Amino acid sequence: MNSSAPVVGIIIGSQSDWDVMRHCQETLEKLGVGCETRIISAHRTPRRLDEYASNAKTRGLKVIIAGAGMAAALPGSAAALTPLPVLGVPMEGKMMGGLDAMLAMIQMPGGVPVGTLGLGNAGAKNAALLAAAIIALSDETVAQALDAFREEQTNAVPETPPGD
Ligand code: RP5
Repeated sequence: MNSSAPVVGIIIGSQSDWDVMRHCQETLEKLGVGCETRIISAHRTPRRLDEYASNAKTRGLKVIIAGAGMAAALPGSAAALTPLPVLGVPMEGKMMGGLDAMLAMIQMPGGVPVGTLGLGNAGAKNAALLAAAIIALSDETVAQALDAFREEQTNAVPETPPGD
């Protein structure tokens, strides 16, 4: 967790998701977006999920990012319990490389949306960037941090490959 008050809540279905989802937290921290991370499983700790998602908005969170694998019910279940935007990051798994988790997150019934990102580290990083973009709509400091991130990213791409 970083020092400023959390506006993004990262929830992960298992400690085993942290190796990927730490990229999400690190990206938010780099942008100066206050965040917190909790291990919450839709299946193993359903009451913890209810408590967290039901109170998220009142606690000042603006966006929830949920990383989960296998049945990957976490983002959809969280979305059912909060009016906040929920972003889902599917974890790569033994079955179908995580495609199962991705499809589970995408196939939400109409009326309860989850914004699903891609698999792996890129998905975790992009979830943070998308959350920051949502926060930036009403936070000029985060908007400027995002602009700086984009500029740095662009400047880091060489025009030609090495040795060319
Ligand atoms: C999901 O089951 C978690 O999000 C994780 O990706 C997957 C496996 O969990 P562990 O058995 O490694 O705890 O709920």
